[in-house]
Amino acid sequence: MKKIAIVMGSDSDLPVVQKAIDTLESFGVPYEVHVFSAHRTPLEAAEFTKGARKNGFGAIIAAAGMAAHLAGAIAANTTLPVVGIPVCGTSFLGLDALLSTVQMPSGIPVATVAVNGAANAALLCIEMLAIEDEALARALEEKRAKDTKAVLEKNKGVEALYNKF
Ligand code: RP5
Repeated sequence: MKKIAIVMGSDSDLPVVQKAIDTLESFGVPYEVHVFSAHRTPLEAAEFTKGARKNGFGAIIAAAGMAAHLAGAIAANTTLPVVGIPVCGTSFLGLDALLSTVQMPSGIPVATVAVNGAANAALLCIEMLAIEDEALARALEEKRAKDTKAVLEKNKGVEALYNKF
């Protein structure tokens, strides 16, 4: 199976990125985690990204906050799919990072998830791997069924509490 690379701009992004790590773990998908910054360590970020396909990666998750150009800078150096996670920083509730990540010009795509949407970033990568992997596709179906059941249970609780008339 291809590996997923998780790259974050700073180790201060780790609390957000952890959900992506946990999600990949729960599906048994192999991954690596790195701190590479588009502006603090641009050479290392580019070197890692240029070698990613030949090093067995199938997609790259890039998480960054503030002027979050990391995902775009990563996407510039690979034709692997890149999923961007805008991280909520101390100002603007993550809107700054969201716009920096999502507003890519034509030709260099970044699939951007919600602000701090690390679990969905991992799920999107797993869905990409599942195109060619039936066991992974089944595991995704099972997770959906489990999530649906959990919501229906919650609905039962809420309905029992409030619907008396
Ligand atoms: C970005 O700047 C990082 O992705 C992080 O979200 C933000 C702040 O980084 P630190 O100053 O906490 O290292 O590059």
